[in-house]
Amino acid sequence: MKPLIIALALILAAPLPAYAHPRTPRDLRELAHQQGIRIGTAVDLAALRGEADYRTVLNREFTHVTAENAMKWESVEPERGVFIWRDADALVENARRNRQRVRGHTLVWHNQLPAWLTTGVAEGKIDDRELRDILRDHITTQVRRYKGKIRAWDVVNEVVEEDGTLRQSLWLTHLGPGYIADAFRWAHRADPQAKLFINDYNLEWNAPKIETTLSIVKDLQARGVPIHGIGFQGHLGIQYDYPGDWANVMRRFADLGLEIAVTELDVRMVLPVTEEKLATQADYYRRALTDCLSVEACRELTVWGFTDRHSWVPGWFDGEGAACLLDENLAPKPAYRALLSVKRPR
Ligand code: 9MR
Repeated sequence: MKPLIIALALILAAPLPAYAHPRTPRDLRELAHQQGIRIGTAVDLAALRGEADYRTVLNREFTHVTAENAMKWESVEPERGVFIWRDADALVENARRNRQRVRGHTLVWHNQLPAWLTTGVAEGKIDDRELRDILRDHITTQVRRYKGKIRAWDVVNEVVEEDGTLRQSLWLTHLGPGYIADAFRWAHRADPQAKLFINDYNLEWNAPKIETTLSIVKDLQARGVPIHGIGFQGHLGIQYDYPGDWANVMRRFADLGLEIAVTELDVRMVLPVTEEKLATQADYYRRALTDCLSVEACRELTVWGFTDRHSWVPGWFDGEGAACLLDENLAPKPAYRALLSVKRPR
């Protein structure tokens, strides 16, 4: 071969830096590959089973998945000692078949606890020592079951209140603040390879929450507790300003050596939908991805549902909705196209 041809072949074979990719990706999966991050979604298990069009889009577009509800305590152990893994297993198996990684959500939370547990504690049938054992067994059983199959776990979810105090959950009031370190240690023992995250909402902008969460992380690290990542849920609404300092907040956690993930992004609006609102929403999604890409440690952006057909928003916020990337018929909204056009900031 002539030297010129060899040189040309070498140039063409060399991988392009992410920002130099010449064409707009055709879908989110290609965007994820081009940018070197994982793009995920929360999955509704009933929809995954029952709706072929939902399944097609899920498996085509996403490289990462989180169970929206199927791995929560009330789902996996509705009665004491009775485990129902059907939905969680189905999600993990679907992910394997479609080359998707999985985020486990969530091991310790104050919501969606089974009634046997909350009433048992309230009625004094479960004392604090037993409660601690129950929590340890829950974490150990669940993490072990998916050992090697779940890349990252949201170990503790929403442990800080808006004013920066620790949340007065059943866990804090009965076990004291040490339950957080215990949870990470137990999870690590059950799967030493899994990345262990602390996850919360309003962490994009709320200063007291940010400061307390930073000190929780520093304290865990100082005591040698295995913590690897911070999850920013990212439940945004266009009626509020975009959290303009978000990338800086991400950097503060990255400076502690943590991996960053946007774990539950959605952008709701007051209905009815208008073109103008959709454009604003698209801009919020674009900025969220841009913020993530501007921080080297941010390696995952997960949306909390990808279609307005299945979204928690209308059920929780009166008169609000349309928070997702695709509409109810799975047609891409401007927000979807906005994500595809994002380039990594230099
Ligand atoms: O999307 C979930 C919804 O279907 C449940 O009814 C709700 C119950 O609390 O939880 C929703 O998911 C939450 C997630 O697990 C943690 N962060 C906030 C999410 C939205 O409420």
